[in-house]
Amino acid sequence: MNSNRTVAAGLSTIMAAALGIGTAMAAPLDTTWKTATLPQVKTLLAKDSGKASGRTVTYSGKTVHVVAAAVLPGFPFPSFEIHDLKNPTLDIPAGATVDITFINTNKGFGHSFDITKKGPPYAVMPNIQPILAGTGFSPAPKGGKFGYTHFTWHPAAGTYYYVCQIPGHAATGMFGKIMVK
Ligand SMILES: [Cu+2]
Repeated sequence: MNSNRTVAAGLSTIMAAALGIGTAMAAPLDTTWKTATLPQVKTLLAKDSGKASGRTVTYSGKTVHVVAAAVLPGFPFPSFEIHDLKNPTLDIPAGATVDITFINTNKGFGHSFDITKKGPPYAVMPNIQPILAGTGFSPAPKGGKFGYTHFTWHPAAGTYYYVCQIPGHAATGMFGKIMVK
């Protein structure tokens, strides 16, 4: 993935949003978005391979499957849900191949699931750099169909954050921590 292209696409999408064009088709994205019905979303959510305990989801093995959603019914806007927890810390073994699926279940709103080493606080107009991996902006769900996509990440040991780059979302808490160790 070309991180410069991701950032450029994000900025042009923000400009398009400011002009009222909307976030769905404003810029080319690095990822291809597919659509799922609600039953298919539930099947995707069940593929998360972590174990939840407290505020942390712990993954093990050589390949881990992280399935993140935004924003599931019953959770506050804006937030991510992984393993039915709001913005949990993800504990991932170093050396693992991390297969991430992100589903936008938030009717009428776009979101992104992007990974950075930059921690909070985040500005209302996000200028979060560099983005190391991620989805870029999702289309907004409509007509009972929810957009999802996935990407693979090979992180070095360290502390990372997953963030939503839609203006105002990370600033109001739409982020979580990833510990790779
Ligand atoms: Cu968001």
